[in-house]
Amino acid sequence: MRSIKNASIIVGVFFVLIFSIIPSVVNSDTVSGSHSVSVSAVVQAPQPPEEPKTVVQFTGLAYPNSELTLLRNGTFLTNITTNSSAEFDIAIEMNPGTYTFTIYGEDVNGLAGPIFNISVTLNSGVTLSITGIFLGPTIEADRTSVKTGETITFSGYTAPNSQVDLFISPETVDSYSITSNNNGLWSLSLIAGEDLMNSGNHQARSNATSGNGDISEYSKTITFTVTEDVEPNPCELASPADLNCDGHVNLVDFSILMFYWQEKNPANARADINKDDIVNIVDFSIMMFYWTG
Ligand SMILES: [Ca+2]
Ligand SMILES: [Ca+2]
Repeated sequence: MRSIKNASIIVGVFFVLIFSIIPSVVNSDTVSGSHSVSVSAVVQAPQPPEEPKTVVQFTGLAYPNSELTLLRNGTFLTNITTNSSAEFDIAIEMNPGTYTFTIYGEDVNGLAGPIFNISVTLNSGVTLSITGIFLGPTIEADRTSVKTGETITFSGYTAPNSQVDLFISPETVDSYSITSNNNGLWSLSLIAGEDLMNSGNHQARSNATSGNGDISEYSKTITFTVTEDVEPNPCELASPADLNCDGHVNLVDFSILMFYWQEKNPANARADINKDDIVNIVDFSIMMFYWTG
């Protein structure tokens, strides 16, 4: 009898479970069984869609480990920091509209590079990505004037391991190429008078080609002058009584003076030391004054 009673209890519990569970399978909404067992499912109300953001993104290359300045319509917007590979990537949320953005920066030596401008229209809810920006290299020369035969060195910063082409005008259309090092530094020395640089005023600027083949904007333009290395005329520096300009006033000069003695407008104009159009005792006395022996 005891085992039969237990069996009837088990069947009863089983029935209750079946009775309770089956409706929950049929209906996923809230259901209640006739006893203590219940199954509920909460359906999340759908979230309202987020207002899409209007974003402008700038990615590109400049100078390693440097700080760039970003302007919007000529007004400061934010700073941008580049990494050791000279890369930058910044996204900014702003109101839709048409803007002119300006980006420029300095290299690690504080030398300012050229300015990059771009005008774009931002549409509502759209992320506008401006990629492939490559600011022009920084550039400076170690001198502004160089004599023929002397060396002038141009240098600056760009993205690391880039080919830098230096353009000298107006004499040349060819460029001089160098590769920037791991720090982005480039440096190129030219010899004035050789390397196609004639005497006169010159301008120099450069651009860079990254390892990926991206070509930068041009650098700023700098100017320098090449001058002829002319031997100074020794007579310009000599004593007025040093008639042969050898640095001495002696018997050689005296003999020249005697050669032109009493001549008017002598062929060797230096013999007329006081420039009164005659070689005479006055010139002789001046010579004595400067006499070095
Ligand atoms: Ca002399
Ligand atoms: Ca004279």
